[in-house]
Amino acid sequence: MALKIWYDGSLVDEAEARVPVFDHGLLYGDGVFEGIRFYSGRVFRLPEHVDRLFASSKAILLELPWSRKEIIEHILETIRANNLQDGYVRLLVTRGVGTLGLSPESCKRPSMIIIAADIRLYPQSDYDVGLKVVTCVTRRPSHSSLSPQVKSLNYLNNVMAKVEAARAGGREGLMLNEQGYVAECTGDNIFIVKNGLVCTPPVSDGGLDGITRGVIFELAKQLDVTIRERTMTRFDIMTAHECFLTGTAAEVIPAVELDHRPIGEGVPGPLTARFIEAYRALVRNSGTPINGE
Ligand code: PXG
Repeated sequence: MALKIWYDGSLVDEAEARVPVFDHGLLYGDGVFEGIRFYSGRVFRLPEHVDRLFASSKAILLELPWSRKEIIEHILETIRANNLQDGYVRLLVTRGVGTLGLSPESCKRPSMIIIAADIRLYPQSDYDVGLKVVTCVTRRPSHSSLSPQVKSLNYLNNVMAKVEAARAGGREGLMLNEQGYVAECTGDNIFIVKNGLVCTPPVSDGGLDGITRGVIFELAKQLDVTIRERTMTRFDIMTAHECFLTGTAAEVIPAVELDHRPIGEGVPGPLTARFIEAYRALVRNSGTPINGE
């Protein structure tokens, strides 16, 4: 069934939802986005996603003409209009229509697009067997470029890294920072388990401050597991006992190989399984209700 897309204040049919060619989101990748999941009629971690949208926008001097409350309401409205209970929201804010030329001065008003759709899930086999990960030559940009914390509409760096990983036989690509330390994967954060201790690189090493990553810190407390932020190298991953990746789309997913070396026994680990189970329980039992309460 054709979707209803929220576009600058109205819900329009998918086929009518067209971006003008002079939108700077298209011309320059000038804009920001969020990817959000909803489960059984509740949107998972909605305020956190909206806060991150505001942070990304602030960093690129894109003033949002909507309040947090309005954005939340528009997201819920879009999900309701599509009669969905489980799925995925892609929210984009572009700089808006302007003239040719880099300067955003010509863009009078940002545009917001909200898509609510079914999610194409990772196959269950990826969770059962675990992912093979390959290190990408493409690095995460440094903090001296556009901050890697900005979830901008220019994802080409990550797209190319993903392609590289796929061509090298990886289901995900490991991205290092310019110093050669582990940052994250192309669309997921990374965690390792060694001797019962869970570690992930600090966000200052170049990974996105993932919402799912944050949930792992909460679940670690709940599972009574120690978790630390540590700068990591590929060696740390290769010699870990377990490894898992986290992201809105993948949720919590085991990684079992790095650059053709098995991680631990080369099978999903027991602590990873506990995190997967705890995460799935949490998404089922929390979130902002789509229809109010
Ligand atoms: N790193 C990067 C580079 C990401 O883009 C994550 C980590 C995980 O963050 P969250 O907050 O999701 O735990 C992301 C998230 C998509 C899509 O449609 C991309 C993401 C999330 C959901 C959908 O490509 N990226």
